[in-house]
Amino acid sequence: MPVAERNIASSHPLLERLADARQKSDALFSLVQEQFLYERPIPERHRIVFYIGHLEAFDWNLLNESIARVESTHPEFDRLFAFGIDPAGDGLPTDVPSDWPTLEAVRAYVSNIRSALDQHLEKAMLEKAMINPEAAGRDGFPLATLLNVAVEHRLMHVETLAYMLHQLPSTMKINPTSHQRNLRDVSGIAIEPDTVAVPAGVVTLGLPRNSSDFGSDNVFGWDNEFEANTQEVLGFTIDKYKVTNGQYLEFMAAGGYEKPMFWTDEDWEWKSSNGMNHPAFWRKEDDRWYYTTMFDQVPLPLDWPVYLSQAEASAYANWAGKCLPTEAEWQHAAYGTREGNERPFPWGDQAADSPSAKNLGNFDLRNWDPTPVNAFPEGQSAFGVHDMMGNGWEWTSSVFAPFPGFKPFSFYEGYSANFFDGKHFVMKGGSARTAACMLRRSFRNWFQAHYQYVYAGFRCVSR
Ligand code: AVJ
Ligand code: FE
Repeated sequence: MPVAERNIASSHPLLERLADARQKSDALFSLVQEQFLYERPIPERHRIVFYIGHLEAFDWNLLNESIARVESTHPEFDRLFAFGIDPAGDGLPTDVPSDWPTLEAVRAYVSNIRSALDQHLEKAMLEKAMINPEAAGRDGFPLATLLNVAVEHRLMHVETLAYMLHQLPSTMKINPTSHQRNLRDVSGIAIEPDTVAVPAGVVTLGLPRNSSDFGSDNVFGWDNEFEANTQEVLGFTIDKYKVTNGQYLEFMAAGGYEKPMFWTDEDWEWKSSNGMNHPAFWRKEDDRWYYTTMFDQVPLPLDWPVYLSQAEASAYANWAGKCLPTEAEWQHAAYGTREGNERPFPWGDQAADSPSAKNLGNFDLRNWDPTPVNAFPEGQSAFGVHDMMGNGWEWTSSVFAPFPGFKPFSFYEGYSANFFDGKHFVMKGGSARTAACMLRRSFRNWFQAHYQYVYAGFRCVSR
């Protein structure tokens, strides 16, 4: 069969993953009624249309230099759509819809880039694979690394766009009723909180460079995952489940949002100046609490994890007389064992993308919304901590900072380094919308402490 007639997906596993990721991002944009694609559901972020262009501009800017080195069809869009905005910036964006190109132009850009890249990608993969599977792409990085960057970058946006579309009124989405949940799924029954004692131990964070430690030669990691390092943690007790909406109601009933003593000065100032008195996913109507799901509104499910900012999570922990775990404590509770070795996943060895992994947690884009915090007993860690992978990232108290030996990727210097500013905190685990490939032990996510729209909750520790 001539190369041109074959689907790029059939020629290499990484190209198959790129095609799959494109399908996922296309599916996400197609949830929005076309006339609302210029909306800005989160005030601190770009309008939706930006992200349609961004995913392709990113791939182009990353890959053209390695594989095609052809002239861009649209240098202006390559720049316009190159970078998103971090909500930590001062002031809100003030652009208006007419500042952006038409949908027609953006869609033409997307399809031009896909065909330009695809023409060259298959050939490049075949040629480079024949010479040497590790053959250099850009700056000496294997082409496979660059493709992993493209795939994971797109899948990260598939998740963060879900946060964004979550904030878009469901009347602006296509067929919201077809996704609405059966109200019997929503429980008014609170979970009995419990804690688990975790013994002291040595924790491995990060990935060794050029390692085959995990059974495969090509473990991909982002710049912030290197290098591997160990930390000792003392014994601590940790919540067996993520903190639920039901538990968080108790904090609110105790005046959690009204008493400065639970908040740092900075967080209090932020909360007060924004007039916040409940998590962003909650609504109050006629004195009753409701929860905004992706397509609907349901009576507040008491046994689902509460999603909130790190500032709100810390205030709750202070009220409870506890703390947020450090990144190392979280890692130890998730992957450590009584024997002292560490496992690849909280539940053991089974890969997060294996078919039976659906019994292990709420992840890999199977659901739009959370499940009860005790829904996956088979996914518990060796120490008996539930739900550490999926069903919402977990805030830690650790500032996002480089591991010793950190080197930014030369082709994307700012990916992590722009956020080593003391204002961003590490989140671990994953959400319902996190793709399986990012559920690896070394993956580190981060947001600033006042970002309330992320699918992130927490659990507490006592030391
Ligand atoms: C790793 C999820 C914090 O969305 O800000 C996407 C990922 N960086 N494009 C973000 C990212 C650039 C990043 N997070
Ligand atoms: Fe991006």
